[in-house]
Amino acid sequence: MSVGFDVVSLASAADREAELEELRAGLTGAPRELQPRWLYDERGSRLFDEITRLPEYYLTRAERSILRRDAAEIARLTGADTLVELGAGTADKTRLLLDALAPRRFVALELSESALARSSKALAREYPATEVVGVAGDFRRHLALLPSGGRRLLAFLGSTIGNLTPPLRARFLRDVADALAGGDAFLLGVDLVKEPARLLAAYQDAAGVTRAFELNVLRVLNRELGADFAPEAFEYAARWDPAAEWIEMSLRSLRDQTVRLPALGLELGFAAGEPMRTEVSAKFRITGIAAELRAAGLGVTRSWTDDAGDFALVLAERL
Ligand code: AVI
Repeated sequence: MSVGFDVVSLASAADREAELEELRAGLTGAPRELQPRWLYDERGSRLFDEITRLPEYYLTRAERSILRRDAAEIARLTGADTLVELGAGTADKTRLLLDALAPRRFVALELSESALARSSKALAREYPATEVVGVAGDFRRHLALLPSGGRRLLAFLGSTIGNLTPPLRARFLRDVADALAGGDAFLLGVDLVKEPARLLAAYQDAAGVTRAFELNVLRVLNRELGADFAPEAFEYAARWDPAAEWIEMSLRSLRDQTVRLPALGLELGFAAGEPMRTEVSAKFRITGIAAELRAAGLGVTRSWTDDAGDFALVLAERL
């Protein structure tokens, strides 16, 4: 029997205001920075999908290999009848969890309503016994508004948590803890600390897809906010920060220039060589992420790594 699918939107005018305020603060700060959310328009999402298939970008393959091996055990340990996936998942990883859990309901939370409508329709067709609900929203703002009921497994895969700076990460994990009811579980994918050369290669691929993905953010700001960034006047750079244990990605101005953002009433002067941080991608140690989870009120029940020890899935519940 087919129970179909539904797509709802949680985005409000207040959220948009908050996003723009955060953008303004980031662009006018020193050093300048953006929130990764601006990277994911249609083209950005397509480029990120391409990144996940690059030979240097081991993260997606490593996580998928854990799910192939251990999804059945995750299903047994959690007994979940509802899967809630936070953030854009690549469909094949979602399917591994859906196959193992055979849930009554699948809830997907992601920013793009059009991408959600496409993926929800496809999944509803493939999993006719599962009710599919697409929720257009932001995992940083809307966890408390997700559908409740059933025994839920909240999954946040792909090491997307690494794109949050430590204060935002702590707040996100507290929101997750608040959103979990007794019996619910949280499955978190984290990329592990390893040799800097391999990490850097994953963010400086030979084909230049990551470069195109990061530069695309300027086109997004031009289109959505009427800015006049000249993408050819910026270059992409990635570096490993050993103290923070993250890869820092930025766009550096190739010359002295002024950029206008009429929607924010801003005129920004960039000096030649000045960086604007587009993303951080933190790398984790199991003991470190367990401590962060604990500080948020979450206890680790199990963790798994792939055979090479590159990536981990951590299962947690409310303490
Ligand atoms: C989505 N996120 C986990 C990616 C990462 O690896 O930090 C984003 C990315 N940016 C450039 N390459 C991949």
